[in-house]
Amino acid sequence: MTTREQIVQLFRNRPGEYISGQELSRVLHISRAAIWKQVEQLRELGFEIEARRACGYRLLESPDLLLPSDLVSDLATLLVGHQIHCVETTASTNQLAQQMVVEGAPEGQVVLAETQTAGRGRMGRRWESPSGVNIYCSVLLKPQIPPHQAPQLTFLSAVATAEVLTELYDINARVKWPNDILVGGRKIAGLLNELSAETEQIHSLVLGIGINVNMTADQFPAGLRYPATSVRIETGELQSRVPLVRLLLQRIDFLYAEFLEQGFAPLRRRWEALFDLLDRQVEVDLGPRIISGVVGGLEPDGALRLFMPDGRIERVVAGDVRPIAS
Ligand code: BT5
Repeated sequence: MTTREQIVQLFRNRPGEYISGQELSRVLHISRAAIWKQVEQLRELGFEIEARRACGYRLLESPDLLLPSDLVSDLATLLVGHQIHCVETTASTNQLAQQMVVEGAPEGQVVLAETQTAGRGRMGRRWESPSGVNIYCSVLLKPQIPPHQAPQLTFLSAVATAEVLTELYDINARVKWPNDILVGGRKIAGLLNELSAETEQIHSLVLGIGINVNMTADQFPAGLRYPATSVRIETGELQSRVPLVRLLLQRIDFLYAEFLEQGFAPLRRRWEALFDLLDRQVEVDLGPRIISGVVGGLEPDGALRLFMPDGRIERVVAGDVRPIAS
């Protein structure tokens, strides 16, 4: 914990109370001038701190910041989030997590940023990452499974995100194959899972999750692939990000343990329950050609199973799936 976080923690433990500069300086082993400097920095971050002669400092208001100490305290997980690294800015949390793998980061390591300067989407696309309003999160896993099973885990972050958004905010978050999260047809979250593996062994799987939380309509640039939305737009209210991150990490942890114990089946069932196109007639744009059929769910490797009119089963590995109006 940084000194700044320790100060916040001390205030939070004694809500509404003044804490003298002398006490802060004694507990934290730094001078009173250094305490004053830290308080100034906290104010710059948006903390409202009253300073009163002969009484000390008192915390009046906290901003919606992602502080590891708030995120970690009483986090009920087996593995995920025992170490959380929060940064103000980075190119991409996925990239930072991959660097941390090289430096020996443990499984379950979480990386969060207030903003990303080169947020990554799939296939070289860009993820818009304005500062302080959304969640940009990467979770590092090192599953001991054959690399060909890794695509199954791409559905883990989608299920966790959609379930948690629905439970916390009572919005109907649905999955779009392979792994977008939509509310009423608008994209609220995007997922980018990046695998590093050899033929026999997975080195790391980074689950990258971007959730639009407090982003407003005017912050979305023109020309996005789908219409976009945020939790704030859907609920009409500003939301605190801390409870969302905590629940998300807990759900990822739970689903990962379930996957390692019971395999893909429970995860597949959960994903299919969040998928609107099951048993529906769809057309799939494969690029060079368009095919149509009835969606039969997920194949064990994460491909979309399509029942074709001639009785064949087609496995769709990549393509744009659209319902056919009936
Ligand atoms: C995705 O790609 O949806 C994956 C996004 C993953 C972002 C997270 S944030 C934490 C972690 N670190 C990273 O660097 N990335 C991950 P894709 O399906 O390719 O969608 C990208 C497209 O969505 C863009 O080309 C835009 O059209 C649109 N888009 C960009 N930013 C958006 C946003 N904030 N909300 C909605 N749509 C967006």
